[in-house]
Amino acid sequence: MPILKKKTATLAERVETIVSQTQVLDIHTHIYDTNFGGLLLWGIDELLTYHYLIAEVFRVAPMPYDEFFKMTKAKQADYIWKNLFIDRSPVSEACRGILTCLNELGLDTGSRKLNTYRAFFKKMKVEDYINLVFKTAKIRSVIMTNNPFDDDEFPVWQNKIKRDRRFRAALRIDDLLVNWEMACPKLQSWGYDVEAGLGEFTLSEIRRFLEDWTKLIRPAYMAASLGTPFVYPDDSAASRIIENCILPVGREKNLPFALMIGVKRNMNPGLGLAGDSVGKSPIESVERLCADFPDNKFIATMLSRENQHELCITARKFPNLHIFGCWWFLNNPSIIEEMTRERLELLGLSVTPQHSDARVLDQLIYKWSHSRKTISRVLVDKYTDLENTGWTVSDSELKRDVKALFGGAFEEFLKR
Ligand code: HDL
Ligand code: ZN
Repeated sequence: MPILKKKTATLAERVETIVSQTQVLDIHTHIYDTNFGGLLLWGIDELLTYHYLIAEVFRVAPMPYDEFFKMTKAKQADYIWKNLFIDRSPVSEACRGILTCLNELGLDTGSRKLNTYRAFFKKMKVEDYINLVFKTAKIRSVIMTNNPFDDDEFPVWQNKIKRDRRFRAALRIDDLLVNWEMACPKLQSWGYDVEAGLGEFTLSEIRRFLEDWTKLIRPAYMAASLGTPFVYPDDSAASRIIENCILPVGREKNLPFALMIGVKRNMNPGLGLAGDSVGKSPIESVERLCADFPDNKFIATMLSRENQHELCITARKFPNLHIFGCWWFLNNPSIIEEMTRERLELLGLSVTPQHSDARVLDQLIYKWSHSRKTISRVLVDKYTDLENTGWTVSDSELKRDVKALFGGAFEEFLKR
């Protein structure tokens, strides 16, 4: 009886296995630990009414916007399920993602029985479900989006909460920068002696606010979605607050400033969260910040596909810049592939190719399942190119490299 030789796994099989098994640090999400109660969204009706699908359902089954938003969440979900899944095949990334979630949770998408899926989630306890989703998606931890100016979130932080170590915080301060008129009175009500005019004492009080919240939530970074075009420097309140408040606190606390650039807010206000669009933004603003503040760390993601190559080149010029993710409208296999190829070719492994941006807990499953497949395809090519030069890569080196891409390089950047 011939001794069956253990078939050596091909390079592609080794890469695919390691990518599929490596635990991820997801560095930008909108999910919350159980301290935040209803702010944590999960389950089939939340998946179906994710704003990506709301935008898509109005394309095929338009109705007056307020009529739709007046419906209960379950009725909205029924409407979306019928129009995007039953009356036409759910081929879009956001639709397919829901089927990936259901399938990986062991539910039968072939039945197409929405109420069966609802029954599954109805029986689920949130703590158990967080564990199930993290295990299924192979997530070691996530970074939340924590906005002190959010009226639902602010009160949670006023009590002493026992944090879930898997959920790190990020201090989200869009309102300080793009909505100073609203932020100023809020800061006053919280006891910060600020005035609209942004004089020296006001700037010191904004620094105190940032220091207080850094102490309270222990964020991995400070972040802001800066819209488009994001111009720095200019004579706006945003430039003044970035230069005199955010960056000094960033240096003092060794906290990166996450620049999220390219949103055209409320392009269609009737769509609510789904109404934001995208625009190219001048890369010069990112260059200037990195060049003028070498002692600050910046992490950046840009929303326009047209900004990606120049963002990679900017990262090559500035070691204090770490780029991340295929954000929002870029989070589709075709663009993830293109962006991951150019990033590896230009930046090697000193990049974080993906974040989920999950707004609904369950999305961690599909967003990472889909991205792992695309990133794996690119990595197989890259390591094959290496082996074609006679260079060989061991499994432990593959594991080291993939861990770096899935959050390790980001953690190294934070520690620097
Ligand atoms: O500003 C952001 O962090 C964006 O990700 C928005 O939340 C956006 O609505 C979104 O969910 N994109 O995926
Ligand atoms: Zn986001």
